[in-house]
Amino acid sequence: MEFADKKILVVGAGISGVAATKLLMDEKADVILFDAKDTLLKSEILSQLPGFTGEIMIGKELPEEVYQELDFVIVSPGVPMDIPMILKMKELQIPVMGEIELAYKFAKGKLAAVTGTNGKTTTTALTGEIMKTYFKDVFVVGNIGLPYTEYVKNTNDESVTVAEMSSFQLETILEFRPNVSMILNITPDHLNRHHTMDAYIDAKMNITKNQTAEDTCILNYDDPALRERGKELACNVIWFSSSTVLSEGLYYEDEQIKYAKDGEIIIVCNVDEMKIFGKHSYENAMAAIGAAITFHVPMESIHKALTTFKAFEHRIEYVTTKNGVAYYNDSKGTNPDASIKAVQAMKTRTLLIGGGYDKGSDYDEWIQAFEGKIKYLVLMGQTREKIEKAAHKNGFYDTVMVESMEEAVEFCKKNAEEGESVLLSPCCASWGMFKNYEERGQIFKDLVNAIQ
Ligand code: UMA
Repeated sequence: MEFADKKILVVGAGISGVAATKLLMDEKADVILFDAKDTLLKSEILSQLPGFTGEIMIGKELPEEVYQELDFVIVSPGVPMDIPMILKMKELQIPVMGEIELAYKFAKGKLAAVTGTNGKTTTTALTGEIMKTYFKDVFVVGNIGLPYTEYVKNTNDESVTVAEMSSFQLETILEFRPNVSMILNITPDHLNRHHTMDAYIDAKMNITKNQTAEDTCILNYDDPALRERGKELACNVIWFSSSTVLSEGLYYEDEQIKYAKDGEIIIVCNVDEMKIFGKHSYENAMAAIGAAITFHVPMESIHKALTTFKAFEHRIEYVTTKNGVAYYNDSKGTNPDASIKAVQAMKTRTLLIGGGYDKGSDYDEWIQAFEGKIKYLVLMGQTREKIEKAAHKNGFYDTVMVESMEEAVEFCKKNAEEGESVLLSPCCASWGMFKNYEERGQIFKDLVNAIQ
């Protein structure tokens, strides 16, 4: 696709929009960078785009005359595909593609793409680490916080790219075709954007849309939706399971991760050699191993990376112990499934901090997972009333409402007793109160570390 002198609208001036604009500037396109947030400052955006000669537009609506002059549109992941502006573009038959698709047009070398409701950041990073033990140029990009458009021009025929893909990003792909895709699990999330579970599953399954018999998809055998959808795929499938011994594929048995292939069983790793814990971590590891095997990474290299890889910040991360109370930061727990895993990982009685931006989730299963372990549920943000209602409905009444993270930590400090734990696992996105989950987790950690 030729970009020179084309009039291209980039929607969203976040990290994806800025990176896409830079790539398009490099291609000599005529770019309009638009953002609907009217408090944004043009000067701030411009400071990230040295040499930019296009236009920056900020405001709720795109001026009418702009529609007439566009060749195509690049959308940032956070832009819903059913807002009036995008619907109008489609009506006018202006091609609309996501930032990922733009990057893909410049992609070289091998590509592994990871999606799933939970575990995708860890799996992306782990896959990247495994690939780095064997390949010289490895790029880790995507939803992990590193826009694909920013790095894609550094790829070459020998390089490997590992891309974390959210359902938002997968919704707008056209030709994106990874050599290996990984789908870790699919549980309800982002239903405010995708509206139905089927639409959310469809968006996730899009990762396999262009894959052929030359490609491979790594799938979780334990996930009912994936087991069903896996049957319809045109590409090869490698299954993994943390609960069933598979005759072909990767599985967890007797504290070991094993790989069964053509009647042979290879022990890949003892899980006690790894620094990540819990069945969900073994599942992430198996997906990464599946991708590495597909790219012919030797077993010794895989083993080496598996045994040195450390857990992530903001993921059931131990912060510190103050006055005999252990504090854990799971700010990345932004949906029920993730927060259920965090609650399940707690070994002691726990004061749980939750609530945040409303993504249309249902909180019943999260509350049911408390199983007598939660002492108080400390709630903040837009969802706090909704969660309290769900708690009461499920027979849990020890809820406390707070206005801020400061108040939440203060309450926990006063009410936690020696031997108990405090867990931040909001079950909701951070938007509205914080810039992102990293900021929310960092603020929590700073407050906890300041406790006397
Ligand atoms: N905007 C509009 N119009 C809209 C919606 C948004 O103009 O209708 C503007 C906003 O005002 C804002 C900009 O778009 O200025 C933000 O764009 P964005 O939301 O796409 O955010 P980016 O900064 O580009 O970051 C995105 C991903 N964010 C989202 O999907 C919400 C980042 O994932 C990702 O790391 C980054 O691209 C690089 O690929 C974050 C995330 O929260 C971590 N992802 C969700 C998740 O993991 O659950 C999907």
